[in-house]
Amino acid sequence: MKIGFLAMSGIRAHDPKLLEMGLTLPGVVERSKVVASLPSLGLLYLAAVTPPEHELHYFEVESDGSEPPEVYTCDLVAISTFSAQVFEAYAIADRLRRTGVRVAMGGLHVSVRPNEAAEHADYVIIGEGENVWPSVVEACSASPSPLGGEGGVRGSGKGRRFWKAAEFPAVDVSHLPMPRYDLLADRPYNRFTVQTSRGCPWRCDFCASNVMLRQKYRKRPVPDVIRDIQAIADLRKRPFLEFADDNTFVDKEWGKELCRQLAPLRLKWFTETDISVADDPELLRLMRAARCRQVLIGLESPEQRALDGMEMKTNFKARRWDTYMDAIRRIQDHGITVNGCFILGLDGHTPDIFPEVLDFAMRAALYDVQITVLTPFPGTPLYDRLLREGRLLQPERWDLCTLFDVNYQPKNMTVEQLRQGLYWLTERLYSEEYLLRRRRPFFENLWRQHDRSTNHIQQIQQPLLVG
Ligand code: B12
Repeated sequence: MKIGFLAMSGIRAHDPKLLEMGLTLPGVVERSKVVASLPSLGLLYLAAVTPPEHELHYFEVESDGSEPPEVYTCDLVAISTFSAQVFEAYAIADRLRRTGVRVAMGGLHVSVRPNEAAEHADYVIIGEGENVWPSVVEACSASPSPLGGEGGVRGSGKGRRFWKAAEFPAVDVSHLPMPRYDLLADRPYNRFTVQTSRGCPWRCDFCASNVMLRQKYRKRPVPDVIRDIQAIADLRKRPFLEFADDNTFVDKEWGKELCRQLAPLRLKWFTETDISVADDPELLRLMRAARCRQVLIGLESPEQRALDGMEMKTNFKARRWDTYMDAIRRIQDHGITVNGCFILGLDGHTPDIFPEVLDFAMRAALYDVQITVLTPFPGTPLYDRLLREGRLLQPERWDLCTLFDVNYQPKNMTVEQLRQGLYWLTERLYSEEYLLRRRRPFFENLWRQHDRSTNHIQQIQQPLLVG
């Protein structure tokens, strides 16, 4: 069969005022450029486990959200879904199926809303795909074709529709194949994703990443990670790496080994982790030596009340709140920039939160700041709670799951106050003036350290400012 892997990249937001600001504010433009296009790692993993007799192609949707015409020449198309683009994905799936192309859908969204997806896909995969996918391909290949004539590989609509990862052997991350980066050919990605771990030990009520993983936090063997990175480096000159992890440095000793083995590759990278990364000075030194350029950390709120109970296992975030300021300083002192993420509109937030976030970001001299509104993603405890409390404005409007569009009733402010506060903060945080003021201490500190000289500073500025 000819199998297409159709990725839906790019960022999504609907709020018109925010979109308008995004086109002009330096900080937003900069970040959008960086993340605008990343390959779909999930689909590259599926390609890697596809039985070898099939012909594989990787596609990206066009910038207007339409599918490239070549996908219609495929017998089977695999689509990966996030909530924000799931309606676009369903529309593409419907069009494909009308011409007899069979469609398999998986990923975060359909894993928690499989019945909805079954209206649009021949095969709905729930959970991690690696061990299920070969059987889906086999089933598709063997099933008869009402539209396709001879050979029998096109169009069906019959057969087994739901494929649950839980009914197959659990994915063992110590034996993951190498994602098929080679299928990306020379597409113009500015970053490449690699996974070093899956999952996160914490359970934040709003978090949508963990919802379908049935296993605990898992780390990959370091040599396997290096193998994957080497493969990317063989395909692209000096690639910038983004670790598509939920929380990379949970295990500090493993993290140190990862950094030791990364260092000789001399590649720059970015990752997501939690604030405890600052606890270990040796780890920070090794991260710097391994050319870590930025860590993204979910701080969520500059004040403790709103954090209380958010992490449901050990109240991790509320417990660590009073270490935030010092931890950020320690990380940035090592020449690693911090991208501090804040969620606006938590139940503990009043309209005072907007100047508080601004004040915290300036005082902490956060190199980058990400502000998003509380977003009820399907499958999360937050979604269920807001639904129970009658606070979802438009339940099942998955297209609003962008992190920037308000779709719930905040507890201690109005929807309009939340929107206006978001605009107010966006205008300030990402303006040139505030951006320079926030970043100046980072560079001054590097100069003061007199270390690695201007070269190091230029190396940091280059990927972060240019994208
Ligand atoms: C990299 C990334 C991106 C890249 C995605 C590039 C791409 N084309 O895939 C970019 C920067 C474009 C991006 C954009 C957005 N993102 Co994003 N992103 C991530 C991140 C950091 C890693 C995703 C990843 O690579 N995971 C690793 C792979 C291996 O896992 P996976 O994709 O889940 O795939 C596995 C299974 O799901 C399954 N599977 C997946 N697809 C399929 C398909 C089939 C057929 C089968 C069988 C199986 C299968 O098998 C795979 C292997 O096990 C996650 C956080 C996280 N840790 O997950 C957020 C995350 C996915 N993003 C999120 C969000 C909100 C967004 C945006 C809406 C932000 C915005 N406002 O624009 C946009 C949406 C863009 C879009 N087009 O839909 C949310 C999504 C929540 C949700 N329910 O939708 C996450 C979880 C972050 C968060 N915690 O809130 N993102």
